[in-house]
Amino acid sequence: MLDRFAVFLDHHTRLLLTTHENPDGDGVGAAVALAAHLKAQGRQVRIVVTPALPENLRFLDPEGWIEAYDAGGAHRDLAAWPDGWLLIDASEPHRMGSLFAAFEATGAMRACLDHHLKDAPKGFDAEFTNPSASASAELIYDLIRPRIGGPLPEVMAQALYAGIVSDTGNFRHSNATPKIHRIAADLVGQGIHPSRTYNALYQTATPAKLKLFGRALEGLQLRDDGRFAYVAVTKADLDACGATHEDLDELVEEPRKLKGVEVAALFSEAADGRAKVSLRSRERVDVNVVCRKFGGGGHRLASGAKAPLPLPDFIAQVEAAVLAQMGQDIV
Ligand SMILES: [Mn+2]
Repeated sequence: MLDRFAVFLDHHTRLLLTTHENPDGDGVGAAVALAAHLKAQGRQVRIVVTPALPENLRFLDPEGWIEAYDAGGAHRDLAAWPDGWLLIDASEPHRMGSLFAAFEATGAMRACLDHHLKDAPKGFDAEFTNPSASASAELIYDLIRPRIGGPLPEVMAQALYAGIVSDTGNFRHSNATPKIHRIAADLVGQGIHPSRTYNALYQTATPAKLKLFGRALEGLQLRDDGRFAYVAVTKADLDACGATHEDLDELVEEPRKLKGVEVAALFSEAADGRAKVSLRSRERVDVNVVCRKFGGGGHRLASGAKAPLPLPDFIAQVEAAVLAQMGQDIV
């Protein structure tokens, strides 16, 4: 797969790198590391994200390569620029959000690079996927590392390390494989700081965010002898705390901390008015199956979905589906 990917990269002269909307540490880390590799070869490469690069990921882009997508302005003619368009860390074109229209309009060869467990990608001319990889950053590392003797440039090593940390939940999740630890050891051995990376990625809360967590946890709900635990946040909760939707990030990890919990959920009212759920499974329950029933998806252990329903109705439906799935998966 990586040989095919290398050929794809070699055969295009203007490469546009994008990731899913609301970019995360893995999508951004993998894109920056790949861009650094290509730029070092004198290649033309751009990274465009939507809606913007999150504040806590700015340290991954010290050269200011990443462009925030501006459909009506600077990027009006973006579709015409590349001859190769690579979507990183997703394998469904719609996950590009507002970039999707330009993706549809481009005459470039369209490809995706991803590690998520999904059906065969549709809507691409080429796909480079490996569901056994822990992160997109792992795939980029595997591509780059054999081609560079000696230490990696710092921007590359930092970006790859942050991607790995992001997608393994700081080496807590079941995808924290021996291989990903060996890659991390290589990067730390080259001078990347685990504590500085962790602080930059995660120790970024505002008082509004902590107040929102407190308010949400006050309403903690437990079902099935505590095997299913969830919290719910309404728009009114956000307003009462002066919080934003971005402050919901990581909240689902709180009910997951409970002893005996198998599935944790965060319900919220999304910015588009739809009801939203994020589901996390400790190990045994396949929450991807649950989210697919509502038109969503993700991984077996981490998935999400949205529905045009009032929040209480959506909670009731998802709860029933989670309990049914737990009945199947827990023996
Ligand atoms: Mn990823």
